[in-house]
Amino acid sequence: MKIECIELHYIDLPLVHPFETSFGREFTRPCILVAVRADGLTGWGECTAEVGPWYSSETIETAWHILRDFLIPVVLDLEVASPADVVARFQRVRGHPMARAGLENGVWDLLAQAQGVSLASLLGGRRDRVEVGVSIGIEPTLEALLAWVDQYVAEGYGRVKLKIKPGWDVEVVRAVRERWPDLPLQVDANSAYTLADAPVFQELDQFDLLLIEQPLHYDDIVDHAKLQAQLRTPLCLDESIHSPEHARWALDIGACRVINIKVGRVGGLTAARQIHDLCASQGVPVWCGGMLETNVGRAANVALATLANFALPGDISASARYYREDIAEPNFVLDDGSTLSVPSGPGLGVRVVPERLAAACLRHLVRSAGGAEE
Ligand code: NPQ
Ligand code: MG
Repeated sequence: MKIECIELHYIDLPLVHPFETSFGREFTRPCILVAVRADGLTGWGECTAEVGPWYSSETIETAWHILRDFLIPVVLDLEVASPADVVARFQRVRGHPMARAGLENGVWDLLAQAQGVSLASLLGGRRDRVEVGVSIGIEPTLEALLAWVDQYVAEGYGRVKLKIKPGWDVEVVRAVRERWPDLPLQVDANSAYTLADAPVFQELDQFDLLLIEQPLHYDDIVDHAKLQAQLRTPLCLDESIHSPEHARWALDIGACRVINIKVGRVGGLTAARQIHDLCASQGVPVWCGGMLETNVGRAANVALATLANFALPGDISASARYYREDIAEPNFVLDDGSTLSVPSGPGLGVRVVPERLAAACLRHLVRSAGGAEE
């Protein structure tokens, strides 16, 4: 099919509760939704860049620029039979994985719809439910954090991830562990530590954590390998893994024993599946990370997590964890066994609600094969 039109929607949605990490606190979640149109169908992709370069160096404005000036022009009017056709066109663009992923994933949804299959089955996934957990931000007090853990456990979440930073680590994990001795628990530092903090992680080693996520520098693998050698608990890399090559390098030097795969961070579903396959071939478990996606990005994450080597619960919470009213429907709800159901309809299996999109949209761009229009 020939790609006739691509639209960018810069939207902003309020979060049900502020989300705080070692790099800051967010009250709303702005992102770019990409619509790819052909043959009367519309595929949707979510670009997970944030307003500021905090989690990653990309921002909404850099992604908008790269999409508008370099990515959209090479796929408009393109005949696509497979996502590989788009990936080949993006080969010349270095970096900007979230911008690439937003558009590539829109094409995956479009092609899955055209073939009348779910995105999960187009990817090669076999599950009809995926196991998920919840990521809990840093809270003003330990009491507030414990109350949130209480609530999420009561809602049925079977795995909890705590955000940590210096001064909010060992005592917090100890308190949660004391109250929930058997809860599958993991922590994420978002690069807030250095190797000099190794004693902190040696202390965390006693709490039977599933993993410790990205404790050190956001681009490091060397220091992580040194730290992993001193720990029983598996290290998991997030920020440091930008591509299948980065994953191979990290595994080669023993920088981690688990990888968090985020579709945006690695540049799209094609690269995400390649990392999954590489890890599977080496017996390394992976899990699907989260970027506070709307139901568009959440549906892509759910589809990805149906692949066999997604062996740990993903940061793919139910829609209500983040949004009172999502941009797309139906919502994902938490089912028995801390799972989300995989949509069986064509493509992503969610429908963007036009009125909600219009209400949340801050900026809109349309590019058609025939000509340009802002
Ligand atoms: C992580 N996510 O695993 C990220 C980081 C993160 C669910 O823990 C706005 C946009 C706020 C993206 C906060 C989770 C964010 C964000 C945290 C991503 O490291
Ligand atoms: Mg992380």
